[in-house]
Amino acid sequence: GCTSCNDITGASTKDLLNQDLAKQVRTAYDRIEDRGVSACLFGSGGTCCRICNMGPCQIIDGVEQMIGICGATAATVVARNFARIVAAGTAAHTDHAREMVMGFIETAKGKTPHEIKDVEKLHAMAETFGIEIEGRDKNEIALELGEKALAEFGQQQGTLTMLKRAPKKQQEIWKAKGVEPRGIDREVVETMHRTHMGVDQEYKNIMKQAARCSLADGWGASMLSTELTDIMFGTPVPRRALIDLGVLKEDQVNVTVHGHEPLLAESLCMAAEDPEILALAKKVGAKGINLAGVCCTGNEILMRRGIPVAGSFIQQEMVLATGAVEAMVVDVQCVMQSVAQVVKGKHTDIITTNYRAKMPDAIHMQFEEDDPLGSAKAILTHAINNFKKRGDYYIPKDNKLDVVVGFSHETINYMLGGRFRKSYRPLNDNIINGRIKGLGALVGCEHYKYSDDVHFKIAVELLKNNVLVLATGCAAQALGRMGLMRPEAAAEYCGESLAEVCETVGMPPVLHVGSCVDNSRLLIALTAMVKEGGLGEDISELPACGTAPLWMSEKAVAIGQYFVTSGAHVIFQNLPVTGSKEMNEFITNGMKEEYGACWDYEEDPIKLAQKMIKAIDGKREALGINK
Ligand code: NFS
Ligand code: SF4
Repeated sequence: GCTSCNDITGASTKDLLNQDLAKQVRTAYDRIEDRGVSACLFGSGGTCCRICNMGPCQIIDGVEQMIGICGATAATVVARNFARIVAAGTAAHTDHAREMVMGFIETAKGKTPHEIKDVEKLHAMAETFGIEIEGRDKNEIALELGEKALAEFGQQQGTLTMLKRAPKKQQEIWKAKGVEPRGIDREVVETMHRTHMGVDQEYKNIMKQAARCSLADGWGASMLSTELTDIMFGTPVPRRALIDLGVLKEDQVNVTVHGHEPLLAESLCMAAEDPEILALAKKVGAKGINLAGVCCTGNEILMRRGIPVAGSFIQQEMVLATGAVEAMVVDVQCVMQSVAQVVKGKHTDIITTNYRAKMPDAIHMQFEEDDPLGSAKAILTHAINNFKKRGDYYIPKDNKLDVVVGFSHETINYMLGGRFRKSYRPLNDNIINGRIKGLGALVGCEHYKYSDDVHFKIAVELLKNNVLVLATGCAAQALGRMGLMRPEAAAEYCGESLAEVCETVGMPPVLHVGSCVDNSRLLIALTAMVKEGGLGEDISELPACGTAPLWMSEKAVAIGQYFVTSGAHVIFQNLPVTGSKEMNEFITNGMKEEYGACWDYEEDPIKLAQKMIKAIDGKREALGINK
């Protein structure tokens, strides 16, 4: 194990890494230390182009001899690279969403063990999609909804249905700018085409397509995924749960689910309750099966079932270094190739389950969509058979934090509005009267090059200033791990007036809104606030600001881009755009003229939080509510 990581890791990781057992494991922290050299400046600034074979070309802005062989300038190269990041991120959310929609259709046909759970949301979505609900069976409605949703992926003309959920003014802006997505897949394909050698070479035009592509993610793929998953597996409601490495259990078969698409995880949850499977576990001497999540799959089952989270992105190697895990079941996205190496010499199996995502030294057990329960049982049986082979292990037992999670936008509605007055009115009122200064969204990944407490520091600064924090993704898990999702945290960390609001409602000051696709919930929540009235006519007028202060994956940039294009100010720790003055200026300023919001970046957590507060204060000022 490496030494420098001790300074930047959280408590549970530190505890584990100090055990002899874990010292033998090479982790991402070691690899960062070993690399020594700092990242390539061209790559970091976005000016390395390897789009055609005359390159790679390394561009230096303002130096005439240092443009591309083809003549491409820094602005073109940076914009092309940026747009491709957005396209890749959108593609990831899109493929995830497509799987969920297809699972939804199978469920509507009665071909899966799942069922249509949230009929109220089904009806609301049916209405959005113009589907008749009167006198129809829920499965019949769901089937039509599923098919209409699926058609939006391959749609070639027109616009995506859910754009019309946005505030009127937002829709008008998108229309005027010509960035309404036509079909989900089409926007990804067109972005790839336009950034091919010798096509779109005007950076603002490229960025316009990046905006359109990102909307296909936020108001298309991600939103479809969230809503249909909710209908099928239940819309999250507040519940208590546990988070961090200490959720692993000594006397049970530990199965961790890592990845993103909850179809697999939900099936595993069902299979884990099967008497036959439980009997098998007993037979090998285990008290039961302990399912625990990692990354966003973890968030999905945490939100909907209260299944504990063993670790976030940055802890995936740690979860395995405990030696206490019988199997880590993975599907797609954010699974580091190193996990299969961390378990070398241990009894743990890494089980890949999706034909799209295989790994050397892992075993593959395909998740069969037409027999989800059968697949899940086979996987669990395999894990159970590993239990007896468990060798030395160490579970950081004290590292187990209580959290209250499950804040869908419906919950926020209900919670603040009360049982009889379901609405965003009280939230808006509390913002207008200043008890809540505004909303801060803390989302996205974690990053091995930064300290583990970045999210915590930002959140605490926001809370102190009466900014209510909404969190998703691995950022949410980090905040949970640091104790900010306990209701008592309100009194400990919030400014007086925010503490009062949280205590009255009985909610923690940081609300866990879900996985990364569930950032779409934030779009809906922001929209609901606009529609409730008193806070302006579109999202750009709301006292709200978002950050992914430790972004790592391309998906995070797609998310940031759809928020900015939807009018929300967004701050990351850095962006690969600094190699072009024009692109830098456009992203951090120019986009504001087009969409009412722009990007910013800041590495220092406290300064970042202060920038968010300043942005929120600016909106309050403009609304005339900054007393
Ligand atoms: Ni989001 Fe979630 Fe985590 Fe980042 Fe990866 S798991 S989809 S991309 S690392 S937050
Ligand atoms: Fe170089 Fe132009 Fe080819 Fe990019 S597209 S690698 S800038 S020649």
